[in-house]
Amino acid sequence: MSGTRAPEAPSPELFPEDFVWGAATSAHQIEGSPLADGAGPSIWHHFERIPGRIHDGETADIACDHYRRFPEDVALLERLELGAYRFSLAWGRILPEGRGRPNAPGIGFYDRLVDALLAKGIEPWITLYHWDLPAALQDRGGWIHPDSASWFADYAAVAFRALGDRVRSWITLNEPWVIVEAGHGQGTHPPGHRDPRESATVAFRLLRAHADTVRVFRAEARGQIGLVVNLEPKDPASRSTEDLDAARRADIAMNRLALDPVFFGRPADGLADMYGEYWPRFPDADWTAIAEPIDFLGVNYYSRGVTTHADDKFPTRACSVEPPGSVTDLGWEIHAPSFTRALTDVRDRYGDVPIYVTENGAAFPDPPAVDVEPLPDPRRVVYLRDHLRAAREARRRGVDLRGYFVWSLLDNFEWTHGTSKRFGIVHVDYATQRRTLKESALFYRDVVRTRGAVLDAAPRGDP
Ligand code: IFM
Repeated sequence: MSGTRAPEAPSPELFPEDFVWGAATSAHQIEGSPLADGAGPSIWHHFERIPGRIHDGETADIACDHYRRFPEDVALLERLELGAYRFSLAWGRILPEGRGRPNAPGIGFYDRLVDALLAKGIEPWITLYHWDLPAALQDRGGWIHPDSASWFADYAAVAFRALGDRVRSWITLNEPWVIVEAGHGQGTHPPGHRDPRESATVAFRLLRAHADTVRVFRAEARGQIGLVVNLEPKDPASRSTEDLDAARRADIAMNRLALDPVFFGRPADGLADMYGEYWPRFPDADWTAIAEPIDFLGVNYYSRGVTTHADDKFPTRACSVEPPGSVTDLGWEIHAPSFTRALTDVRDRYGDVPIYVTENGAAFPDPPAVDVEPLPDPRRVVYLRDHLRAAREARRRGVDLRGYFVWSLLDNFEWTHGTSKRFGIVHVDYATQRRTLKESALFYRDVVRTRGAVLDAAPRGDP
């Protein structure tokens, strides 16, 4: 037989037609005008005013000025041909005191935003809590307070009533582990507490707040609701038993903190031992109540953690070491295979839950002001290409992955780093508030247009 041709490499699967493609932001990171139209201050608003807490003493008082410029930002989403936009509600705009009297002008802002999105055919995905607790509630004790779950569920009910006629997709909490660890364990985020007993209790209260809100949603609204966690697969820094054990503990304390309770109705195995005398005892029935079924899980992925034993770290006795691979501007290792693993690990441990990647992206230095569009950002293009390939690989391995939201639509206020770290696929010049597309934005648009076919071509700037 003649003409023996080398078999063609099978072309990787395209993402399905109904795959959700979006971009994500959060209220405090982009909106600015934190007290406008009767809004109550958040814990971040106060924290930013404590000297030394935020890089260069910045505040988010202006951020991306999205509160006033949202039509321009909706137009960007349309230009990028994205079908969905994930944003969060500032609790204090809706309820300035955190409870009680709703604030019509604050609700009006989100009303207009939702309508503007829908008018362009962009589906709103709302996160109810992305870290900006009303300061009035912190004054009462914040998440540690036994009533915090009902405060949150009541606030959520106001949001469902106001926007639930048009918004189908809801997220209760963004990244409970960060709230627990940074806010109450390390004290680097507000309320700035370093208290082991408090951090364990806050984890429980947050999850109760999540589950109670899911129940309110079932009674009051229609659509889908889920929880967003940030996952970071842990690898041992060496093959020593100590490091292997440290990686296992770090995995439990971070990656299973919320998911074991939500899917199994009990605390993550081993966590109580790690906390020892600081572990608060809650009745089994309270843990069971946390396992209220959700419609989807949101996964935020940025990096893996290369982990070593560290006696002085509570509760894990583990810490991350400098990683072997190249890193982003935040020092986070770029490791796309761990993205696939984060997704397959969830499926293997918790079963076939529908998953959306609710954040993925990278901070790289871009200049403060630009005069070309698109702004070349080759490292971000390569990061996105490799991570979208990794997401596709997870689907190939059977993960029920239904959507992907890039973090972030815009450069924004990166918490304690202020505006010094840029995650946007759209550049923001903070002096003029001018938006400029980066090459990564156009690359992402091409991925969306081709349902991923473009991922197999070398992008411009591929080193
Ligand atoms: O900016 C944050 C976001 O608010 C939560 N997830 C991680 C992002 C990058 O640090």
